Amino acid sequence: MSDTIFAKIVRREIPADIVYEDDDVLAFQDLNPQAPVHVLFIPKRAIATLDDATPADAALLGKLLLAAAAYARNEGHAKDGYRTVVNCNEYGGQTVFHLHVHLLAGRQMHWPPG
Ligand code: DGP
Repeated sequence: MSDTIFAKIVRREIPADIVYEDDDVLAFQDLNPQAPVHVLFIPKRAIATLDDATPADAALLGKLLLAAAAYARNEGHAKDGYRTVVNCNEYGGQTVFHLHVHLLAGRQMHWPPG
């Protein structure tokens, strides 16, 4: 497993604006927000990409999505709606190889996402 900027955030070696944490999940503000709300939900135990996830990771993946949904609900974004995104590898636009769920909210999203 290669080390990434997100692993350094988990270890508190570099700063991040952390908005949620539990035993398995860390969430923090994206450095380059693409919407008024742009939060990243990552597993503390690194998985490089969605393609590297296995059935043993099913509960952890579920926790990431549920943490994102709970955050959106608690922050009042569920009624208007929001988008969750997992980019995978080059064509998916992934740039940090520590699996993460983007939560985007606060504006109208468009489809297809380009
Ligand atoms: P992706 O392209 O799906 O791999 O998204 C990576 C996201 O991570 C991108 O939206 C920008 C964000 N990002 C990159 N480096 C940092 C960092 O050091 N801190 C924070 N908070 N976000 C970062």
